[in-house]
Amino acid sequence: MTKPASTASLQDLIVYNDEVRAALDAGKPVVALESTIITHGMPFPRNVETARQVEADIRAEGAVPATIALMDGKIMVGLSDADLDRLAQAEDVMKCSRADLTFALATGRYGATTVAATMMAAHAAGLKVFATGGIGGVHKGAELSFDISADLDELGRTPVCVVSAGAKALLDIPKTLEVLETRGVPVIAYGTKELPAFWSRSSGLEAPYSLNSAKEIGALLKMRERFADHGGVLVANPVPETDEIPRAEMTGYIDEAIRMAEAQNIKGKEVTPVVLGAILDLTNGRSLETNIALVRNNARLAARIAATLV
Ligand code: PSU
Ligand code: MN
Repeated sequence: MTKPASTASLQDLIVYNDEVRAALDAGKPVVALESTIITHGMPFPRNVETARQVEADIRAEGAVPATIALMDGKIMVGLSDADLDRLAQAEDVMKCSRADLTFALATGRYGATTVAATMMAAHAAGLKVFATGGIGGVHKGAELSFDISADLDELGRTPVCVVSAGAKALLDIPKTLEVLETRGVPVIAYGTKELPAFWSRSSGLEAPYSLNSAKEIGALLKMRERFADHGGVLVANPVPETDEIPRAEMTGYIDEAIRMAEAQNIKGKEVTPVVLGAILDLTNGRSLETNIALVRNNARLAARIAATLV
């Protein structure tokens, strides 16, 4: 047996695109982006349009985007236009969390990375800040199903700052917060005392911590780095007011979408994509517009946080 790989020895598995390579060499800020939101979170062609828009938003803030996916046995860090198109339209892309990442690499299959797998890849690639929509968490009814996203364990172990709009509101948010606390993950609401709930600015829950600037978040990340084996940090950034769907309205759609998924006996990794799809239909596409707005908002904040670390 070979010795277990340290992060450094994974370099032969990583393919940086020219833009990301140049940024890392020059010490410019880089923001990691996931790809499951493209393949399993949004319909074509809005998925690829959004992916490009989010990359442009990061560049407009003076940082460089690194969209992460698995292709031909390699971890792609920064995708070409052609790669992005291929990913957005391919039908057989695996949704890869921690359990799936090495399987996709070893078999050479296409893999879209979730928050968990993107954190692993970002860390291996030397990236510290990652923007997404909403993290996975403890599903409603998890006391029976045991469905708890691997995103939470990853946040507990991998030192990457994840900028989100909170946990997706289809989850059990109080239980998700409890698990994050147990795993030692600081949860920071940005510019508000309340934890945002993805499509809605309000969750009715106070956030564990609140900070009001990218600089303060950067200072927290630098402090975490001084402690060995510290894990990630979760930033919860509320969707802009003009784009939100208020909580009172969202609750009905979420409950109905979960009922639909249960009636179809959807389980495991299918749950999140199926419920998101049902919510898209129930809101006549409005949830997608909100999702796009919040991802863009998170990307801009992530770029500003990354800029404080270089
Ligand atoms: N955020 C979105 N849309 C998504 C996801 C997040 O706006 O599709 C994805 C992320 O990749 C997250 C995953 O890691 O859903 C969670 O899936 P699960 O609950 O199966 O762990
Ligand atoms: Mn799950």
